[in-house]
Amino acid sequence: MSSVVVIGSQWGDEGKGKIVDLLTEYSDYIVRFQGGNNAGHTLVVDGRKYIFHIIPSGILYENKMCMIGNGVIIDPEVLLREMDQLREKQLEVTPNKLMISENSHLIMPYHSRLDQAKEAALSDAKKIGTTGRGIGPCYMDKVGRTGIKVGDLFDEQLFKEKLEAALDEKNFLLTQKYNSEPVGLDEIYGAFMEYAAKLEPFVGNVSVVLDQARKNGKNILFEGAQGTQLDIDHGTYPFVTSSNTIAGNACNGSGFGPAHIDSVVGIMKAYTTRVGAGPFPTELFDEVGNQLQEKGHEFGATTGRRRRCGWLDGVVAQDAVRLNGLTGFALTKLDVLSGQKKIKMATSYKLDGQSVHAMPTNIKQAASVQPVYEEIAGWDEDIAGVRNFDDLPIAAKDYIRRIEDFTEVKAQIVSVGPDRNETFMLE
Ligand code: 2SA
Ligand code: GDP
Ligand code: MG
Repeated sequence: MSSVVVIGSQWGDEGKGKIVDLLTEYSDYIVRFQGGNNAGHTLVVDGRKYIFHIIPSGILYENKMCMIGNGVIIDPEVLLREMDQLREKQLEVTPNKLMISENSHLIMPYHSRLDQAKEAALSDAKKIGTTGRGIGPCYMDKVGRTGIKVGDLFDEQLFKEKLEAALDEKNFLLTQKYNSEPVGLDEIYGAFMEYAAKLEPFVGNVSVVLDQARKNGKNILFEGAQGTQLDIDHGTYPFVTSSNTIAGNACNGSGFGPAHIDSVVGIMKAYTTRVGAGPFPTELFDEVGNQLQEKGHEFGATTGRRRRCGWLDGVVAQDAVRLNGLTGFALTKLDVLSGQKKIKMATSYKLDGQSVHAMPTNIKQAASVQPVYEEIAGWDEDIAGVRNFDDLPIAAKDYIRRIEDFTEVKAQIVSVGPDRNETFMLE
């Protein structure tokens, strides 16, 4: 039996959905523990594409339990829509396949309105480039102790009291600060009572169920969203999301004891992408950057925004190893590098003539570091059909081995295409 945490090692979109889907075969429970429907996790199975925003990526399998932990924030309208979309594809989502924590906080209609209004009011230099899904405002209410939890939906009196109190403040902000329309209580109340009726059979105590599963020897897989450099504490603040994205939060965000975690797999793209604003030391503004963007189809899986692209950043990789305690990594999108004559990896940064070996915590410094690159030979072959390490071109093997040497962590999985089967295991 094992408990494995999967997290993003960079700025998200490393291919977590694909790898979680793959590892689900060996798991009984799949648990989301942070973020909300800002996430976009893509799976391709037998040529059919699915994008999940809130439901764990294990949902495509029979007899697996998907859990949405207390650390996740839920927009019930989006969750119910995602469930309906699965039903349209003949995949029934029933309470014996999905459980939602009663302690998860609700993303309310005013959260997304405030998220978008706040972004619109910022100067270009200050914009975060959020997904506009209400993530920041919802987590602000949670930490400010005024949030509304999923469990509150089933106590109509309590829900109404909390909603009234929230609207008092939110409508003041919307109308007075952002010169926008207020949101109406009756409208929200009515819609949320309908959501409540639909969601009630799925709601329970995720922590208690996971603990029992562990005692029964079940395998538990934790599915991170976004990536290490977007972590609210350890990322490139303020250009981050509003939750802890690192592995430690798998425990906080689900109510699972840290001593029971066995391994942590970091998903790492063979190059780097970032969507939204903020420092990105290895970003490329040249033809190579465009090639990676086009060949890797690098568009946001939630918003459709074009992702910024650059070389692999070893400093970011080492940060991920340290912050998450990585026991292994999955290297994804290696196929996208085929055809590059030379491949580069940043091994340190230069800042005012000094060598830097971790992302600076000062945002101005993070934005002004210069990457120091190591050059590695590229390869021409299309590797999408490769299914074991030995069949890779020598240069691709060398690249993987160099990343392992540099990070002192082994590659356990290599992904060479979006489909579930375009993957192989190492070791
Ligand atoms: P937010 O909405 O408050 O979490 O935005 C804050 C920052 O976090 C970034 N962020 C993401 N970065 C990569 N991928 C994410 N999911 C989507 C995807 C993104 C999309 O899978 O492609 O479709 O645009 C994600 N979610 C949040 C965000 O860009 C801000 O920089
Ligand atoms: P996540 O948020 O980490 O789950 O990643 P996204 O789904 O947002 O973005 C990853 C994208 O890369 C998706 O479109 C995947 O289908 C695709 N993908 C995943 N692994 C590979 C791979 O090895 N090669 C290629 N070419 N595409 C991949
Ligand atoms: Mg994504």
